[in-house]
Amino acid sequence: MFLPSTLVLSLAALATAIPEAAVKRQISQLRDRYDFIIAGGGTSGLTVADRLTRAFPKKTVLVVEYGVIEYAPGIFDPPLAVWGGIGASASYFVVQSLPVPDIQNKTAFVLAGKVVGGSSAVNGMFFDRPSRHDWDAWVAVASPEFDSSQDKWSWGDVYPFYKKSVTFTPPPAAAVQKYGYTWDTSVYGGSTPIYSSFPPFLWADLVPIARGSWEDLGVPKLQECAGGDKAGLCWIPISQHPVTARRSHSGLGHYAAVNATRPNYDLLVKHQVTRVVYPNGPASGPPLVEVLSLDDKTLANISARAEVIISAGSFHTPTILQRSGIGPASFLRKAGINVVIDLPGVGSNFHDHSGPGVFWNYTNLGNLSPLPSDLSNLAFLADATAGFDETPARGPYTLAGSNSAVFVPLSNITADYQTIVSRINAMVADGSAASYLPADYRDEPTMVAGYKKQLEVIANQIFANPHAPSIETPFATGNSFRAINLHPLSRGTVRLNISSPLQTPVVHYGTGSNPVDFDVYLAHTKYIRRMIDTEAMRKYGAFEVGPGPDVQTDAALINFIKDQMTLSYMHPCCTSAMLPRQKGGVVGADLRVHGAAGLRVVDMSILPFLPSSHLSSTAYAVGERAADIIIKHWYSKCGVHVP
Ligand SMILES: Cc1cc2nc3c(=O)[nH]c(=O)nc-3n(C[C@H](O)[C@H](O)[C@H](O)COP(=O)(O)OP(=O)(O)OC[C@H]3O[C@@H](n4cnc5c(N)ncnc54)[C@H](O)[C@@H]3O)c2cc1C
Ligand SMILES: *[C@@H]1O[C@H](CO)[C@@H](O)[C@H](O)[C@H]1NC(C)=O
Ligand SMILES: *[C@@H]1O[C@H](CO)[C@@H](O)[C@H](O)[C@H]1NC(C)=O
Ligand SMILES: *[C@@H]1O[C@H](CO)[C@@H](O)[C@H](O)[C@H]1NC(C)=O
Ligand SMILES: *[C@@H]1O[C@H](CO)[C@@H](O)[C@H](O)[C@H]1NC(C)=O
Ligand SMILES: *[C@@H]1O[C@H](CO)[C@@H](O)[C@H](O)[C@H]1NC(C)=O
Ligand SMILES: CC(=O)N[C@H]1CO[C@H](CO)[C@@H](O)[C@@H]1O
Repeated sequence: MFLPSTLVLSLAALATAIPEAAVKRQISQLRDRYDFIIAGGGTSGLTVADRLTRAFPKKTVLVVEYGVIEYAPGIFDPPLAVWGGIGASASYFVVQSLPVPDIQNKTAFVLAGKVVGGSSAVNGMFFDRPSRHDWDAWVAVASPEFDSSQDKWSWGDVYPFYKKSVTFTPPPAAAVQKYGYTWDTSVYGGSTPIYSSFPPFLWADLVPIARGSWEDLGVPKLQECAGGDKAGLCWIPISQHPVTARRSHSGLGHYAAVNATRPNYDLLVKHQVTRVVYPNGPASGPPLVEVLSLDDKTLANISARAEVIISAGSFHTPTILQRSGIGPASFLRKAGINVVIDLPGVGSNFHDHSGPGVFWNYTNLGNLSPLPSDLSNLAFLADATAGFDETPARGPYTLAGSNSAVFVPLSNITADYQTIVSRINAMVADGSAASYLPADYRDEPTMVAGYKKQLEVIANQIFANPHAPSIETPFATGNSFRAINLHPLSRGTVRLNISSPLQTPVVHYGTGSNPVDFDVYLAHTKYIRRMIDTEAMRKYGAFEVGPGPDVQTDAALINFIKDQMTLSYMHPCCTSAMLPRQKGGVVGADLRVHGAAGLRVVDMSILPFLPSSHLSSTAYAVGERAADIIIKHWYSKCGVHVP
């Protein structure tokens, strides 16, 4: 890779500095009114703000963000600190779920970004994309109601926005030579300063062992996995700047990189959007936006001329809507909130990626080096930490979590996949599916209709589809492989804490409540343990430590799965689904909240169900797609020719 030195310098500067001076901290610094107000300066929200301020130089945009600008590598980077050193940081909301009855009453531990850039500023940086079958399945769930909408969301419709949303830089020749990276630049093409690249470090002696084991199991090596087809063994780029090897996130790429030339782009930090208010009812919008200063606790209303866009993420978007009286009427009444729009889907349909791990040890790694276990060696650790702070950064921490994974369809995992498909179709046909929904909405007809349609589509277009992945196993690699269930059927809820409605919501994980999820976890676990007994692993004396040779019956394996279950891979989702109202949806194909004038939702809460991917690439792409819809709407409304 060759970059002119001036570009390297300016990119390096960008990667470390957010212009503090531009940021507003008090309501008194704001203009009287804004054209657009965006609640939440996260991954999707700042993408929209960037595009709107560029498309409409004469219209003003305000982003209201709970957190502050905090590009502090010592706090949420090295990335391992995210998982280890959480207590100390102010950069994330920490959510501890209610006990999960079907998983031994364990509680899920989940983080969400609370900082300019949102979760893209604190995440694991794994930058894969969904499969084309995910998007096409979402369109199927919304069919036929959305078929006539002019806003299209099939894979073919959103793929150009994935391309536009990032800039990919191929790895240097030496790394390609050494590691065997493959890619295909035709799946990229953007020049947006959100960066995707291969990290300068990997556990180079171990990764080939893991890759070899998957190849032994018959998983095909794919040249590129970001073009819609990802059933196979993938190299995954990370959201990292190609020169500095530092994190790239939406606070840098969609605010800091553009602020200097956007006098119409205001960012208010340390303010919580409490609710939106419709003084004359929800048919006359846009609503007022009520914000609370986190410094002096004062409340203020800010008004928008054109639109309000909520982008507070899957946990907090539904809290803003519920506090606004937009949500399940029965719950709102219980909370003493005046019902403005009865929308049972707000904060319902909640789910996350989950799954157990399989563990092994080696008897004979010889002199392979370095190994992840070397991080317990103080000298190695000190060098790794020092390397991370250099510019460009170097060493193990630049890898973030991982840059490899396999994605495997259910039909490759178990010969019984048709039994699983039939079992789902049967629970849809006889109506028993509804009994697995959370108690507080299983009697709600629109939610049940939407859930049955989701199950039907997941069974027939995902689980029965030999090209649609069902499991993901990312690896770096240590001594475990995770069996991530990409398409769980169980659902939970996100509801205000009635006694403390401005605080973190009450989160109910329904993990395992639909019994078919256990059929899937079981199939996945049996499949993964097979890779320990491959030629590639045997060569190094690999032997299974967990479940372990004693655990053979299905019942014993299910106990192991519950014991080892990771309830959250930090992908909370789907709490304001883009589905018809009669299917429990919250927003339409144009992302407008059903029945609410001048109000849209743009973030990961709009997905109908989880994709076979980590979410950040989709948060950016949804932001891009939404901005396109909003810009075209206002161009045509103002009689401006759509470019
Ligand atoms: C620890 C962690 C690891 C992850 N690892 C990966 C990974 O490796 N790869 C990957 O692709 N994805 C990963 N994800 C998921 C991915 O980053 C998120 O799903 C995605 O970024 C969410 O985007 P969003 O726009 O929906 O919300 P966010 O980016 O979370 O943005 C929401 C914003 O709203 C703000 N906000 C919330 N409430 C209010 C309010 N009331 N008023 C004002 N502002 C408010 C928040 O502070 C935040 O800035 C991870 C997430 C986490 C938390
Ligand atoms: C989970 O908690 C509930 C309520 O306290 C209790 O009835 C149930 O027995 C517990 N289940 C397990 C597996 O501990
Ligand atoms: C799944 O199995 C088919 C048929 O054997 C094979 O062609 C394909 O490569 C396999 N895919 C994966 C991801 O294992
Ligand atoms: C915001 O506007 C609503 C409706 O007019 C009003 O009830 C509320 O008191 C206002 N809040 C503030 C802080 O002015
Ligand atoms: C596996 O390795 C870990 C650490 O490397 C060690 O603590 C553990 O005892 C080993 N387990 C077995 C069964 O060898
Ligand atoms: C709700 O808020 C109250 C008061 O802050 C707190 O004591 C309680 O634990 C919260 N409930 C849940 C389920 O988080
Ligand atoms: C228009 C605007 O807000 N510009 C700001 C961008 O950031 C610089 C600091 O780097 C501020 O000085 C500008 O006011």
